[in-house]
Amino acid sequence: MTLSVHCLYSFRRCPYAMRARLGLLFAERAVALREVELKNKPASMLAISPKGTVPVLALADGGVIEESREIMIWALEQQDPQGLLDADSLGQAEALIERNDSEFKHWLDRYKYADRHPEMSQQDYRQKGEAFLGDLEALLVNRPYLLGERPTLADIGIMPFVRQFAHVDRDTFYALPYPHLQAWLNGWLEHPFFLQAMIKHRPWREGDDVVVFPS
Ligand SMILES: N[C@@H](CCC(=O)N[C@@H](CS)C(=O)NCC(=O)O)C(=O)O
Repeated sequence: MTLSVHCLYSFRRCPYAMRARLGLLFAERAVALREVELKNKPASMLAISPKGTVPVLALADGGVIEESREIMIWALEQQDPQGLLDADSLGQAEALIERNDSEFKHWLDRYKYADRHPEMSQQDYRQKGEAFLGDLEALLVNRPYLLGERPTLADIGIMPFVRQFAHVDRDTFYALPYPHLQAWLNGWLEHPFFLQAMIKHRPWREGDDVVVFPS
């Protein structure tokens, strides 16, 4: 079936879906939002993306984008009024996101669910993750965003994961020696686009009215 609008299968608390929603917000692209329950994924989503992860963007022309990085880039390639795909920093942004998605995410999952990974202590996992945080801190010492004076793909691609790391234990995170990173995260947590990205929606059911995002 060909949809008349692009449709994003999303999950509010998923950091990958957050970055996709942020990409759409910065691109000022509206889609139909379908909030997914991970334990009860819609058949229409699994039919187009059997790997079963969110986010998935079902394009109006029948195309499917099932990786969050590609959804951000697709949206910003349509329209990028704030210049997030800045050509001079794009390679660096993609390299940082790659490191986030491989190394940092690996340690973040273990830090968050240390009880499921008894090989090392939670503190060890936190310290492993901090290698990436320390590098982000160094990037932010002289500038407000990771790669310069304005937000780029790197900021919106990485921010949801730093947020998740911080939320494992906020007191510990804010006691760590990363003042610029903490200020950067706080700025993003209050950013109007982030607040909009985090608005709660009821899980989508076949036949529901369209939820336009951003509304
Ligand atoms: N590489 C994917 C990863 C997406 C991903 O792993 N999403 C998680 C939620 S945060 C998921 O859908 N997991 C499937 C599940 O829990 O059933 C992307 O960047 O979009």
